[in-house]
Amino acid sequence: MKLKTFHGATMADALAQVKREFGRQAVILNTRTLTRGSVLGIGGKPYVEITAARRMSDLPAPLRRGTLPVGPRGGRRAEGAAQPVSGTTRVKEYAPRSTSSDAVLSEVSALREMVSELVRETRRAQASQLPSELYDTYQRLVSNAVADEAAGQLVSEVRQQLSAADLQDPKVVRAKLADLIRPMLPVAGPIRITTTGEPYIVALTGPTGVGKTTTIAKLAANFRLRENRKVGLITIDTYRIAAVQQLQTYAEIIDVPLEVAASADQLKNAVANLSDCDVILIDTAGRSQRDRSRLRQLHGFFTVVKPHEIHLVLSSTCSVRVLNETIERFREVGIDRVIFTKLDEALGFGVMLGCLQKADAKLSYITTGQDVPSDIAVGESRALARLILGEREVKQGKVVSLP
Ligand SMILES: Nc1nc2c(ncn2[C@@H]2O[C@H](COP(=O)(O)OP(=O)(O)OP(=O)(O)O)[C@@H](O)[C@H]2O)c(=O)[nH]1
Ligand SMILES: [Mg+2]
Repeated sequence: MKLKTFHGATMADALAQVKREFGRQAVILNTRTLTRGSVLGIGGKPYVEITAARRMSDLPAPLRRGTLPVGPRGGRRAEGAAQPVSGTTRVKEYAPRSTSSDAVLSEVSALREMVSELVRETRRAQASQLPSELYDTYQRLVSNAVADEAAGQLVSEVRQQLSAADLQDPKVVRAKLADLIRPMLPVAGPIRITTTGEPYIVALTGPTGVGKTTTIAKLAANFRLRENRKVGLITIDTYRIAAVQQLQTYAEIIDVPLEVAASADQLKNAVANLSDCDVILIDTAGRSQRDRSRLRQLHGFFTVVKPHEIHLVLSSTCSVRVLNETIERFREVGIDRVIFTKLDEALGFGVMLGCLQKADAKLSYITTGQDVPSDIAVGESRALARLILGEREVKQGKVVSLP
């Protein structure tokens, strides 16, 4: 970031010099008429001083406020040109100094401002290519955490596929967007117990704290109480005593057996002990997506006892980056289905877009609160598309239409 100070013979000359040197994007920060060499304000030579930068984005935020571009419509240029002042011309160049940690911090914060301004400008530039009738749609997608690029692609698809008349109708635009979003959210339906004479085994994996154990309890309660199925639970999360206790408590309330397995062999035995169950749900310890050795260990368990389905549990409160990284790492454990949890706490539902493609798996369930067993639903593309379009919200554990 460089700022330049000009001393010009006349304001008009100095401004012309600014324009020549900095180009049409130049921004005037300040103009001053001063006098050098006067004695008690008498005599001396007047001169002008102009502080300028090449473009607005070169400036830290505090300086950006109150500046005017030097263009054909630049107000200061006209004002300056009307004040011929004679004197000398001097060009001084300086860069902000970082002499203390405060200065470094303020530069970092200025840089951060510049980067966010750049992002805003890119968005504005992308949006400015949109016809005005699609601008609001684009904004709504972006504010619902749909990535800029995906939002841009969706909106340009809509533009290509609809007639000019249809583009004017927000209802038609929303319906078209929903049509485009739905296939991006392929769903698998609920867990279907397809085995006979042996348990159908389903394991839930995922990072720490995303809601695996709570979701297992919800599923177990629904299988047991609504479908009258024989359910068995196994936890291989033996790293924390509290984790076993947590599932034990649920098992007692729902009245289903629980087995604890600390090794792959114990897991095999646990499955054998529950062989009369219709379905076995396996809870796993939260694994940081960065903890490769523990992920390999988890994979080892599943090579000894191969679940019929592995559901990767992802929290919809996470950023796209974290979700992508999680999917990438859990791929080696195996992903057959995805469960999105905590939709009641999500800041934007758009983060879910793209996850299923990346995981190459379909969505099974969404969870919408802490209540067991009520706050779970089978994933449904239409409802999710509506959430992403901001036409629905999650209220009291349910996906509901907006009033
Ligand atoms: N708001 C909200 N909270 C949830 C949801 N599902 C689970 N939780 C809460 O998230 C917290 C963690 O849930 P757990 O089920 O223990 O998560 P976990 O993935 O088993 O955690 P670890 O075993 O530590 O990896 C608890 O406070 C749950 O009540 C949900 O859908 N919405
Ligand atoms: Mg748990």
